[in-house]
Amino acid sequence: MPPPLPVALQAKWYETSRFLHELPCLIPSGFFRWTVEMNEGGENGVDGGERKMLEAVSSCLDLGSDLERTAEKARNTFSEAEKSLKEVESLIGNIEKELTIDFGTDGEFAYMFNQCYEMTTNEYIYKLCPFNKVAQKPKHGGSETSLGIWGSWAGPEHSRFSAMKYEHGTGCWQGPSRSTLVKLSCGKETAVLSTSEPSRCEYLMEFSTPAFCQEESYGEGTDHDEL
Ligand code: MAN
Repeated sequence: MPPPLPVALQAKWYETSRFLHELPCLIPSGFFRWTVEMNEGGENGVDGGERKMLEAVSSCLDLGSDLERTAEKARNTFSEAEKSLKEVESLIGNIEKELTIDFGTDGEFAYMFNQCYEMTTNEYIYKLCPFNKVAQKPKHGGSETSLGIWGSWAGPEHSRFSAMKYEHGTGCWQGPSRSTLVKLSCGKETAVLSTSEPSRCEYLMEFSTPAFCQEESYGEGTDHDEL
């Protein structure tokens, strides 16, 4: 047995033409014929037609809500798939980006990719995320200011891996966009040792890493590719 027609729709039953347009689901074939029979059938016809029509509308509503449920499920599945696709695309983007980065002669700087190192001064918390970005955040609340995004290795020719350049940070008022030069040194710990702003909106960081010891051990000025 189909479930009973909702009371609100039963009330609308008498306003057949409006009711047909407002019906929120598919109308089974034959529905219109019953409507006509019912209208033309006199008192007996009305009873029979009414019952048939109520049944038709009930099953129509069932069908409609089934379709709605199926559509809703399909929409959910689709948006989940779309979300996964975006995640995978962003992963691929990250990997592609990672593949283009020069992590040193033997990839010795790769371990710091996806890491961030902080140093707090009187006023700011400075954050260096190697091969990604440098940022500055007021110690006592406030938003982060970009001091540059990864640009390139910036050491002199004979010691390319001794400095990193981060560029195109937040614009400086009446000045250039902020940028940071990170000078590397050999140390047991990976840590930001100091930060300064030698010239307005141009920052300098000293950064120690064991990876640089390896670079140094090659000896400056030698050609690493030669055996
Ligand atoms: C902020 C900070 C400073 C910088 C000034 C320039 O206060 O980013 O480091 O010198 O802006 O206006």
